[in-house]
Amino acid sequence: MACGAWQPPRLEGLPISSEPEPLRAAPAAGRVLGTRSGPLALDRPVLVGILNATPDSFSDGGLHLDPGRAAAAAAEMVAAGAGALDLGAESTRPGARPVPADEELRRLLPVLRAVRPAVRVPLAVDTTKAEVARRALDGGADLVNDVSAGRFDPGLLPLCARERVPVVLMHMQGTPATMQERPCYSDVVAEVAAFLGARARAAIAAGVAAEAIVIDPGIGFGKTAAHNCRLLHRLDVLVALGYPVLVGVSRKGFIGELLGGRPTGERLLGTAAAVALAVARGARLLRVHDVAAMREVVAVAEGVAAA
Ligand code: HH2
Repeated sequence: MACGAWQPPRLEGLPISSEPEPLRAAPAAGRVLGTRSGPLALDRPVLVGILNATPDSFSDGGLHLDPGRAAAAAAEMVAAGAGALDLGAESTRPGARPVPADEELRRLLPVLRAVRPAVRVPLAVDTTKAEVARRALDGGADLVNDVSAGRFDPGLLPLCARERVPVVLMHMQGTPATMQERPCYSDVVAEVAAFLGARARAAIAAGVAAEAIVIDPGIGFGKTAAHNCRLLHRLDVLVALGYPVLVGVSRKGFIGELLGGRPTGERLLGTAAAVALAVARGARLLRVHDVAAMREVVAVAEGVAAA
């Protein structure tokens, strides 16, 4: 794919090679993520319900800023089959500007305080900031979901190591403010695999246990629709790195594009197709808005994949 004048940002100490990582054994059946709320078994795909305490998220912005409403939505998602929830207070939609830590905490903590006693499943905090992650872990969160894979805040991976919590390491080209300007790769699958392998090694070097690492291709984060499709098509390459793979396709722009410009609220069936394909190719965690519908999708996809 032609890259024009765009150059990928140089990331200190991060070799982005066009060669994939050497393949490791596929994840053992019965893999479990240890969390403070108990083990999260990954032998079957887990639905991670999305709860954004933001005014501006691309899909559920403004819906869950109120703690009472957020707690009710959390309980509903768990009753519908969510095995974990992901709480975020900073939108990472294309073009989003960073939110200062105090504002992120002002949105997040009241929602976390309401949601924590309402559900027993593990709660992830979706943040790139060590200070926000620390306060959320103190407030009952169980794992950290970092869309920057520990690059935006050097304190984040050491915090996960100290607190002995699992961490999701996601690939992104650029930053949310700029990432969709001109996404460019010579081989998107190999480059994302090399990045995730390198970030997993950085997490281990910071003291995070290998068993506590989850990787994520970062669907929609500095990628065209073609890049997203290619990554889903070759998800097996990421699965072969040996870490559980989380995929977040829910209602995303590439689905709207593939459907000829569908708005966010009309992407349920497109999301279902992408979730089914991700499960068939080995995704172990599916980050979704529509938990009840995706539970059926996952059950059928899993049945077929396992046959
Ligand atoms: N996608 C979004 C946010 N966080 N985290 C991971 N690990 N993987 C993803 O694909 C991912 C993520 C974006 O979706 P959403 O939270 O619904 O919207 P917004 O960023 O506008 O709040």
